[in-house]
Amino acid sequence: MTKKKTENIEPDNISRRELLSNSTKVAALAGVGGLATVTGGTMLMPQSAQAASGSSEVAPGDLDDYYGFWSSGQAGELRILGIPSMRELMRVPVFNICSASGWGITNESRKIMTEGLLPETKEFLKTRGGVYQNGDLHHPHMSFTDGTYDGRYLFMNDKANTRVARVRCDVMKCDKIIEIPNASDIHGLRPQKYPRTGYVFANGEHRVPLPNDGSILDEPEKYHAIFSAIDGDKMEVAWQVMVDGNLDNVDADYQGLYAISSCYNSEGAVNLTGMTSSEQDWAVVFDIKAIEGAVKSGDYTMMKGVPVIDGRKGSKYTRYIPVSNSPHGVNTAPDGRHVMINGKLSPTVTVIDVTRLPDLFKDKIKPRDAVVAEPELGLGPLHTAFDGKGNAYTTLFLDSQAVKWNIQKAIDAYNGKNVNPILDKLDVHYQPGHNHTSMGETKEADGKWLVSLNKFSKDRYINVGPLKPENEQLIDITGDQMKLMHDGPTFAEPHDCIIVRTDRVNPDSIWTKGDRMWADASAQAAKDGITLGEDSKIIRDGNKVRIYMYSVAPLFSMEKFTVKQGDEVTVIISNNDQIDDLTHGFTLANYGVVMEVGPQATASVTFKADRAGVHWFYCQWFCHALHMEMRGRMLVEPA
Ligand code: CUK
Ligand code: CUA
Repeated sequence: MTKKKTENIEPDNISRRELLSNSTKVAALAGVGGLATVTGGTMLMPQSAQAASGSSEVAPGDLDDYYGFWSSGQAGELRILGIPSMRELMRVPVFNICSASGWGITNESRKIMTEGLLPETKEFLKTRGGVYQNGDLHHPHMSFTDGTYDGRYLFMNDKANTRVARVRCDVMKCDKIIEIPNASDIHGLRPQKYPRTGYVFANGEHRVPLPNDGSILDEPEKYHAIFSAIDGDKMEVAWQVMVDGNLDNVDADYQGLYAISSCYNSEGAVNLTGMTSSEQDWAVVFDIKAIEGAVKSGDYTMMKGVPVIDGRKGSKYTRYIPVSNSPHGVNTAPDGRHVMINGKLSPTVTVIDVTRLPDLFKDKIKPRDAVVAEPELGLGPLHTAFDGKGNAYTTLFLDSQAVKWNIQKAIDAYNGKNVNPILDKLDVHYQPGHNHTSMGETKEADGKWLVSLNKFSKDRYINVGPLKPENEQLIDITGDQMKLMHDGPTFAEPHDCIIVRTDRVNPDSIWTKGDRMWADASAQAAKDGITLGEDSKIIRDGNKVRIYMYSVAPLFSMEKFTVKQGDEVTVIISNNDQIDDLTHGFTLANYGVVMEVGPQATASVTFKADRAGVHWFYCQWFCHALHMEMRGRMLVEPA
């Protein structure tokens, strides 16, 4: 594989632009099995038969085979892509404020963003707009039943503000966000695979003094990292485990017995020199049944309402398997047996065999005896994906490569056989972090597609200024060798993704009347004697005013309403349209107010009417030929 930039055609005297200006004819010809074609006397030769075969191309109007659920890092939202087209289909605001949908502005979203916060955080946010304005979403993962995706929920972490969120897959909206007490900065997150999710495991990455009340700074022995098991149905922390070192990534087994986290800083240091001074760190194994037993028997300390089990080195609830310094990704293979601990600073991946863990907990074997392979793959191994055929694909951050290797061969080599587990290497552009294969973290891994999430795009695109997009590449893994199919530029910063067969996810096309998303508005309407979607009314309750209206394209049911300066105004709008893809909005000019109102949905927003005068409101979601005319006036009478 060369590092040459991909051009679709040769020779160089035909530019891409010229080709595209001739486009349909030439592209159609080039698309037919990579035949050389002649246009205007010039020979056009597709650079690779694979690229020309168009097998990752999804033609206009055709549908993708997979949903890709993407994180967005510091952008704080979830994104939905189609695979293999790599088309971005939707953005789902979660930890961020969204100017299009009003996430963070509407009453419904603000309730979700605040109800799961700790009391001290609510207090802290009082002078900061009431909700966090940012988040850092790294790891989106779907709920499982019996080792594969069940299409109920997506769970994701916020590294910035120590939160975990859930997205409902029926409407693709966030319905719960909780702050994790005692921990600091949630990083690694994975749902339990078996028997079902169940628990969502979440690593508190940074160690903080416990209690973190400002009385402790330079006593590193009082700093602790916290592992959390969240009940994914209730979205409550079920229990936590205090560990040694810093937790990074985590995965669950396919038996429902263990979770395994990578753990760095065994030194217990608080600066870089200290954290990387030792040659060795750990994979920490959590014995789920034993920990549940400890919760039942009372072998814990209650901290901020959560039972916290002592799982530091020597505890019967955990085992610390030595691995090389600063391991990163943790990935359980679809064979249900092997868990990969990616070396990061070491060129190796350490393979743990979960069938040896019961003996490890009985102290019949030593921690390192749970290791069955440790292939040396290249520089900077960060994350590993699987094809379900016994092969693994690891990202090499420093080498800017994907490496394909065989798990059994790696085990044979570890046992002294003279075999090379490495099957193929492919250049990616550039510096990959996570990767993921189609259905790759389930027992139904199908070996079709690999996505490499690259941190840098450098020269792959036209220059857009000092801040460049990142680059996600689609790789065909059906053959012996990996084939690069597609470059996908992207804004900050997809850390991780999953690729889910479309038959596993079946979202609704319109909302169901009375959905719990707006339960508060429904309850208030009932108290006010209002039928949502039918009544168009102003309810005055002291200086609180509630405006109930509905929308039917291209009209709001109220052309104008009047309030008094200083009133606390709540606007509640129900969208009566029942047609697929007919979303309305409500934007109140010069009030910083916006909301999305989906078909059959109700949304509400509350603001103080402190600016006197006439203020137009309008629908910001294109809905009708007369969409621009969909508007009305709010009169605020001066006090
Ligand atoms: S990750 Cu979050 S800092 Cu490899 Cu999932 Cu790097
Ligand atoms: Cu309603 Cu645009």
